[in-house]
Amino acid sequence: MPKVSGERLPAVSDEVREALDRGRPVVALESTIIAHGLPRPRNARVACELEELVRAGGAVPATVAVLDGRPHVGLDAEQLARVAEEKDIRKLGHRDLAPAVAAGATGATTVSATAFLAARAGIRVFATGGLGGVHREWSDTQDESADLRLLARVRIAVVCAGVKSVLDVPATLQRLETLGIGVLGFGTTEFPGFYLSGSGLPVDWTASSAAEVADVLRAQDALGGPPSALIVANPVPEEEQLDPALHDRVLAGALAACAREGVTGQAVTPFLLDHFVRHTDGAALEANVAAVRGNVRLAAGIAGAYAS
Ligand code: PSU
Ligand code: MN
Repeated sequence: MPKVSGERLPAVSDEVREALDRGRPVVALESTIIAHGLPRPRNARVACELEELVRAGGAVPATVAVLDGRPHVGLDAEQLARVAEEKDIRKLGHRDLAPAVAAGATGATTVSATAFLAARAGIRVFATGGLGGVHREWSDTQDESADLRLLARVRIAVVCAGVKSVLDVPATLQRLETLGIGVLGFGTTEFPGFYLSGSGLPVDWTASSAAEVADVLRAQDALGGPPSALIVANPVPEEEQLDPALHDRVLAGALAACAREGVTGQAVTPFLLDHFVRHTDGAALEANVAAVRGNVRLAAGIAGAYAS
C-alpha cells in the first residue's frame, strides 16, 4: 500500500506548477482517450502530438493519469508512453480515484477524473475529444456518464467536439441544462456531433474567438458562487468530418452489436468507438483525431487569452 496520509494529491509536475505559479497558460489533457479511446500504437503518437500542439499554441500541457496509486497532473515522456502502452490499464472516473490511490493502481482518467484533478491543481482549461453523456438505452440501463454530474461541480472549461452520436444527444443536452452546465458553441449555433460538424440541435450561446471564451471564464470567476464547468463545443472542420451517410450506417450497426453482445457499464463507450473505427476503414479514427487536434489548439488559445 502506498502511503497517502499527509501527501499532497495530485502530484503536479514542476513545469506545470511553475507555469501556474507565474500565471502562464496551462491546458489539461485526459488520458482515457489515449489508453481506451484510440487504437494502439497510434495512441502513443497522438498523445505526444497533442502535447506538442499545446506547446505550439504557447501553453504548457498537463496530461492527467494515476500511476502506481499517485494521481499526476503533468506527465514526462516516459510516463505518457506508459499510459499509452501499459497492458490492461484501468479506466478511472472520479469515483474510482480514492480506491485507485489506496490500491496503488495505475489508470487512465476520464473527463470526470481529469476535470476534478486538473481543477484541484488550479487549471482553468481542459481539452478532450468527446464528453460522456446519456446513453440511448437510458430508460433500460440508466447509463449516464458520471462526466456530467462531476462537471456540474468543478470550475473548468472543457473544450470538446460535442458528444458522440452513439449517445442520446438531445437527452445529454437536456441533462447539461438541468445540471446547470454552460454550453458555448465555438463559431457555431449548433451543438457539434463529434464525428460530424453538426448535430442539428441548437446551442443558446456562441463565441467566435478564444478571447470571447476567456471573457466568459472571467465572468464566471467574477460571479462566484458554486462552481460549474463551461462546455466549449468546437465542431470538427467540415472537410475533416466523417461522411454523414457512412456515419449513419455504422451507427446503426454499432448499436446493434452492443446490444447483441450484451456489453454494459464502463465497457460500452470503448466498444462503440472501436466498432466505429473498424467499420469505417479508419475514417472514424481520422475524424476523431482531427476533432481532438482542433480542440487542443483552441484550448491553448483560450488558456493564453485567459492568462493575459
Ligand atoms: N468519448 C469519446 N472518446 C473518449 C471518451 C468519450 O469520444 O475517449 C472517454 C472519455 O474519457 C469520457 C469517457 O470521459 O469516455 C466516458 O466514459 P463513460 O461513458 O463510461 O462515463
Ligand atoms: Mn457509462
